Amino acid sequence: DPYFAEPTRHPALQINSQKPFNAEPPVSILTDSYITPSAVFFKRNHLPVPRVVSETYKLEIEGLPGGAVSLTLSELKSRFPKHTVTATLQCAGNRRSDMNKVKQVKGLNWGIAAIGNATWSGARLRDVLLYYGFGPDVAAKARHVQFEGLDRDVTGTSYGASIPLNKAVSEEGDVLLAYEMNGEELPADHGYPVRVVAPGIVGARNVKWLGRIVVSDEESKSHWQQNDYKGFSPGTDWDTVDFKSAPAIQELPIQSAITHPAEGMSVDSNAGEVTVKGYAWSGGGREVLRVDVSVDGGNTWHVAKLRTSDEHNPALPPSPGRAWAWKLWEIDIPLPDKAQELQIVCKAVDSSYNVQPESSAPIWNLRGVLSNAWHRVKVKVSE
Ligand code: MTE
Ligand code: MO
Repeated sequence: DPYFAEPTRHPALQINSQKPFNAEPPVSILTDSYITPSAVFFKRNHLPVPRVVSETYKLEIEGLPGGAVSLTLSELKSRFPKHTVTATLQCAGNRRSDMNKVKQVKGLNWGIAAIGNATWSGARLRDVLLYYGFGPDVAAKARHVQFEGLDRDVTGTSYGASIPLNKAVSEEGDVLLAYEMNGEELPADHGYPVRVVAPGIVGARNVKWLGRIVVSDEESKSHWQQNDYKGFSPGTDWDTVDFKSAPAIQELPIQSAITHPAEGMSVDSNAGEVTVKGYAWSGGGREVLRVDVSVDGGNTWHVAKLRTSDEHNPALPPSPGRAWAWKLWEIDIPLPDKAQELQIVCKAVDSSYNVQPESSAPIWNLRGVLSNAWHRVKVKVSE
């Protein structure tokens, strides 16, 4: 059984697929804390979890002057300063279930919790590449940094992805070869012993169980870079789709969702108001400026209070273009007179004034990625 090395998992996780393991936390706990506990952080595996022994682990690096190099885990930890970044990771398929309501798409039926916010620590990819000879000669030719996982399919092909070279070597890119998540060594499901954390970039490029880095003039040749994780027109179907015609998703668009109240809950009319909570985040380090919330389906709007940290874990204010972490938000909204039902809606605005689209139909695509329409929750008002 290729799934012999699967770790035990938190029983609260809602499982989308067992083999490979894909699960998200219940929405009711997703925004309980600013930092998502690793045990309930969503898990998105395309292949069996590989068993990696830290003592024999080697990270290979190719495409730099000097030829191929290989370094051990202790070399990675001792040779390079440890950096810590709080960054949100979101799967391209987060909220895919909303697109499925428009028309069936292919993919795991994620709810709104294929997203999480963690503190990641490790070596900066930039430092590692510079140490092994990255410089103007390489920059003149290379355009991408490819990553290969140690997880393999039955044919021996490993998971792979790439990011633009600029992101990888930029001082402001904050790309890590992370060996810690939330202050502990990486859990097996999240890439033990080393994973890529490319803040602001779609989950799929944050390669886990990292085995090889290749600096190249080409993108990763992997299925997931070439023939998946791309956006298309709502008019494109599986008979007409040409995966070469669209670029691989890197930065994700503005996103927000409501985590409280839950769909179908009742709100007490005597309370006079309803508390609405959720998360908001945008890709590319764009900061969330504002979250607008409505309880009447979008006729009238209120501005939510934004939260950028837990009190015990204060975050530095983001420098422009490096807002890697989500903002949790909350607002108390007066109940409209005689309302029997509330149609709660949220939408966020990022620092480029990008907004979420009103509905899913115009952004529907056959893989159900980039699902970021206004999030809507219906609740009853009870006497
Ligand atoms: N890396 C490897 N090696 N194998 C994988 O299946 N899944 C990717 C990415 N990195 C994957 C991987 C996808 S699609 C996502 S969304 C994130 O990991 C999920 O990271 P997480 O499981 O730590 O939440
Ligand atoms: Mo993903």
